[in-house]
Amino acid sequence: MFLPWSSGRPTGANAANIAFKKPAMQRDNDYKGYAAKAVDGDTEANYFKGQSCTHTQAGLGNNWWAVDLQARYSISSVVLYNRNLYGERLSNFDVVVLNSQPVTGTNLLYTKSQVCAHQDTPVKTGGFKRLACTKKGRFLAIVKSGKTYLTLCEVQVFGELGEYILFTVDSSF
Ligand SMILES: [Ca+2]
Repeated sequence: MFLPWSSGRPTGANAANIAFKKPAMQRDNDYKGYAAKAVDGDTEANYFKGQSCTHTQAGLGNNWWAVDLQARYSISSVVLYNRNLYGERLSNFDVVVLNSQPVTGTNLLYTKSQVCAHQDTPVKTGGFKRLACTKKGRFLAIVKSGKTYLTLCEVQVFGELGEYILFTVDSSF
């Protein structure tokens, strides 16, 4: 008899946010907007009141934020929460799924085949956007085009464990 390790996990709308409190990183920091603030469970959109949004420097382009899901998942969607000011900054970005640590120096390199979603227009200021993202992988990243700041007040990722560990139940006991 074989049982999937993940049997009994909630599915659909009740599925757990698999990014919650997982290790996060980003290209660089500004205004104390550390990467972990996008996976702290708080969606507060007021940057200074909530102290719960990320903030990169303007940089030279391709600002990125990434989370290590610590296992390979079949990802289904991602929900991004925007700040209630400068909401236009959260636009023109790729959502990327990778199998290995994606960062070399300060650059996050990826190919088109690793992009699960793209958003051109700004996510509503102070609002959120759910994007379908159906790829398997361990790391999920948001990579922004252009030389503007990347701020994320929360990133929720939904999916199921992508590789099941099978074990045998010995019925002789
Ligand atoms: Ca947050």
